Amino acid sequence: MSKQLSHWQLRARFARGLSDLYGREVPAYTTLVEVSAEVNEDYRRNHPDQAERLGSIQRVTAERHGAIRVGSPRELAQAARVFGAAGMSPVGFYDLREAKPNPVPVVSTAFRPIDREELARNPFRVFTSMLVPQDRRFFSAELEQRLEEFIGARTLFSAELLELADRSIADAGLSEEDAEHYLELATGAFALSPDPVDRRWYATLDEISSVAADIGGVASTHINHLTPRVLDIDELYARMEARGIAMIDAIQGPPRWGGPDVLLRQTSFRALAEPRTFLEADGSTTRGDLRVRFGEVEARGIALTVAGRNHYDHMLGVVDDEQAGSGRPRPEVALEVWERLCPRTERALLEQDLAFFAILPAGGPAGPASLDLLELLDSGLVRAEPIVYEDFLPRSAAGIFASNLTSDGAVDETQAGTERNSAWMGEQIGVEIHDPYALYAQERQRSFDTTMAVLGLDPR
Ligand code: OOG
Ligand code: NI
Repeated sequence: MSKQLSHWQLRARFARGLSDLYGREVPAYTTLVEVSAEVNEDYRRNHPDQAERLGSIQRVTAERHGAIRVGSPRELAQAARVFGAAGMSPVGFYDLREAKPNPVPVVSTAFRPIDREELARNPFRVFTSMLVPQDRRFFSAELEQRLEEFIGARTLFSAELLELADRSIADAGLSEEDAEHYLELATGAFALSPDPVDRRWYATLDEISSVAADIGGVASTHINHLTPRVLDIDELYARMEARGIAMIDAIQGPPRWGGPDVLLRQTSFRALAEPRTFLEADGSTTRGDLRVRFGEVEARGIALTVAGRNHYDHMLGVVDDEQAGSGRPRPEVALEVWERLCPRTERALLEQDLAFFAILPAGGPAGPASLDLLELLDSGLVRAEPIVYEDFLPRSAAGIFASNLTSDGAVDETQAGTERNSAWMGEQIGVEIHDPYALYAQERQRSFDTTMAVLGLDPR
């Protein structure tokens, strides 16, 4: 019998295969990966005790997230099978239709591993967005019908790929031969198609939303960007600009400041013009280009609890208010607000239950066997290590979408939206959408229970 590849091995190879593909398709991505590796190496040299607190250097070096966009629940359900084959489950529900100032007619989730060990082996995640043609704020009934016909008639994932995916899900992996086949088909499903783009159809959708055109204006899907992780995103930004690569104006997410790094900071380089063939109204074909794909990079911080996230959102609002009309650059205002309102230490975040930490044995002298976490920490018996944020931020996601739009879009706010939520999405694809907060809380609890057992303390 040929060797079996497990889910994580498939996932690691899948991430690498897509990275190779995207590097061939978008050469600036390769530069981004190179510069990221240099920044990470320098960071590790200069901060040896900090560098691996939020993931081993092996993990961070291989770490990528991608983004894809599909057109219907049927296509999303198929994507769930393709990713499920590599141990990636849907986590979180993001409604980008509500994003300000640039609403996008999609709802999204992220496919990623959910267990600590699996994340440590390879955390590959794919932010996956689905068009909502039923939403009248964006699409007329006529356009909804044309979109559904167009999307219903195409095949993003071949029957062969889906069959291999199902086998991997059922058998917890694939034989070497099947694995190669699966990876070739799965990677190929996300390559940019050379097929001609119907100029008029694409333009009709582009007027409403460039994202709608990117999803429903072409007969295939493609990886929209692929994102390496860096340990110092400010340094990366400076080095990319120094190499002459135009970055978007800002780093999205929390500002750079003197306290703990939380959640996620992201930035990207602008979408590049890629040559495409167009089918014209008279039946002729022409050459042209489309700007849809780009490169993004991110730095990850500590996962926040619901309370922590509410505080984060509150601080965002304060930054918005104080910046409005002030003429001051956002990073400067944000820094001031954070210095004023954000707890300055990990210990404070833990005490106020604003962030997630794993509790590990610290080897300290056995003191009085208190079961109070803060007393245990003070006694040196246990230590708290931050749990890394594995998910996305809707506002940054909207910013990323907006950074490569070619049209301003048209939204009719007088129309009512169509109700969509996590439970609806889960039902459509037949797989539960995991709640990210529940996953972090579970990890915290598990680490605490294990440590108590190791120390011979009974939490009950
Ligand atoms: C997805 C944008 C979201 C992120 O990192 O927040 C995203 C897209 O452009 O399709 O990838
Ligand atoms: Ni992204």
